[in-house]
Amino acid sequence: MTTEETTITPAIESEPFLTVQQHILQEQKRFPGASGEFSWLLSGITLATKLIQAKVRRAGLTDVLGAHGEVNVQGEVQQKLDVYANDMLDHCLSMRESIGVLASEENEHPIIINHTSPNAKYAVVFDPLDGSSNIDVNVSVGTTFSIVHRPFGEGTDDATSWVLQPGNRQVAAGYVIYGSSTMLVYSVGYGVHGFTLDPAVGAYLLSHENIRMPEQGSYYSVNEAYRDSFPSKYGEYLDHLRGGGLGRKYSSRYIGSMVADFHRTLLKGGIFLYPPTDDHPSGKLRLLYEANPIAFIAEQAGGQATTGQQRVLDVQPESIHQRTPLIVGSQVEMDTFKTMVCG
Ligand code: P6P
Repeated sequence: MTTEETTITPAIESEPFLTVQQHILQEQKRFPGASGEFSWLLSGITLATKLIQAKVRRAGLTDVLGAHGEVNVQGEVQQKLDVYANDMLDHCLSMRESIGVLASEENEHPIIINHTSPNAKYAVVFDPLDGSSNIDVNVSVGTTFSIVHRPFGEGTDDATSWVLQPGNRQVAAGYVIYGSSTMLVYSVGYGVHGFTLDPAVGAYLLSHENIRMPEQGSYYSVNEAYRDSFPSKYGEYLDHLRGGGLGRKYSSRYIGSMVADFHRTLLKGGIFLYPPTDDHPSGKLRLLYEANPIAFIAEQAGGQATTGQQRVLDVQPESIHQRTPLIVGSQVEMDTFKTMVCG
């Protein structure tokens, strides 16, 4: 049991509950020979996100709103909470001896921990605070993470090779959504499970066991302001959807925070699209720490995720911050998308 686990108060001892740490230890038994190092690694993520959510929840009361003033590797103005979230994940994960390499949206190069150590087995890639521009207007934001095993063989000494692995090599992935409640959603390859943070005890408690994405939803999610710059087949697909082509009426929902838009798609079904646009011909979202974890969760829950050209999880990354189009959602909407758009 990790030391971060808060003592459970009597108030909930009377009810059956499972903390994320207990769940991880259970899941870990699926991996023969796995020691507690994996659960210790994931507890670094849960601790960091508890620290992040505490700041997010009080953003209007403390001097963490607004821009930090620096511009990150993406050319985006860093929000103060971006920097804080990045620092918390770096601090909490750097202490995990099983982590050899960390890479973050906020850092141009991988943060090398101890990738030459024989104990270092994993690389963790994360976006510390996705959607951070929404914080000032109290819209849900999120943290995304992806975990891969260290590569073996030629040229695996440099830290970058640890993270430039296709999404189908992920051993675990997930996100935390700081919404009306704070919820951790993760998978180690055996289904998707959701844990809601109980602020009264400071523990993530199992609230959504074995999440399955509905076969079909009734929401589509895309920034229609860019519709004229999408490839034409995307517009035809959206018209088909809106015209009742899938046998039901659809509503449009677009929060502008990927984690929140995907979380609704995961629970309610439907489709989320960030297509190629004039401004982002290769898509805006980042492959390693946005599209890959989302695609892993989607497929584990019975959904699909494509770049419009191929399965997201099969893309061989060329650079840490490379971008990709992302189309992710339920079987019915995705099968139709692939027929109409991917050809
Ligand atoms: P647009 C947030 O900045 C983000 O990276 C994702 O969370 C979100 O899905 C997307 O950008 C929104 O981009 O161009 O629609 O404002």
